[in-house]
Amino acid sequence: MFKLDPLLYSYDALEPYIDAKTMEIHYTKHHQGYVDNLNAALQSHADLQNRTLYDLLTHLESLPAAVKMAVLNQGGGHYNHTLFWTMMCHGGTLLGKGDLQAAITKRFGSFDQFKTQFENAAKTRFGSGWAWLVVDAKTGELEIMSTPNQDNPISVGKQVVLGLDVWEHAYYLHYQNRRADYVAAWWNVVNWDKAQENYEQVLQSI
Ligand code: MN3
Repeated sequence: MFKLDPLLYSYDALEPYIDAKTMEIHYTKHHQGYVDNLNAALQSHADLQNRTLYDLLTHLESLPAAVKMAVLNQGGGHYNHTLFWTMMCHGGTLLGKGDLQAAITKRFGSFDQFKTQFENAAKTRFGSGWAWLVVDAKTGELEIMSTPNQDNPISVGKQVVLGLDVWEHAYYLHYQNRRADYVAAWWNVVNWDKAQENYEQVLQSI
């Protein structure tokens, strides 16, 4: 059965950019809900319970119709949030001098241009979804994309470096309708060490 990973920081660790109440509800209610719903959907599919979430999400087409949507939505929710918590940290970290910084600058012209494009992806995703910095598994190129609902880039051949939850549940208590303010503030809590680590892992895997 799938389980919620422990959160590596306290609910108030990302204040004032992400408030403690939002973190607590997001983690204990929303994320836990995805885990519970995924387990419920897989209850009568013992064969699927033994597969990793990554494996399930990259082989959606092979799943029985009865569980496919649950894996996409609930499994995707579990997968995305598990990544999301690790991509943030208290105080944030600066982007180091490593390969990721060089690759971002090369791909997007400058770090500021990357941020602008990423913010646009986050702000223009209609309804609920995510903004992502990914690597295309075929070309090895960095790309910015967004996905609706809990869809994940791995289901369409992309590997995740960084992701931002833009569901209203991620920001509404503190920012209400001001998604753009939340997106801009989020840079203060990005864990670039983790993003760099993700990028290196992705490059090794393709
Ligand atoms: Mn969320």
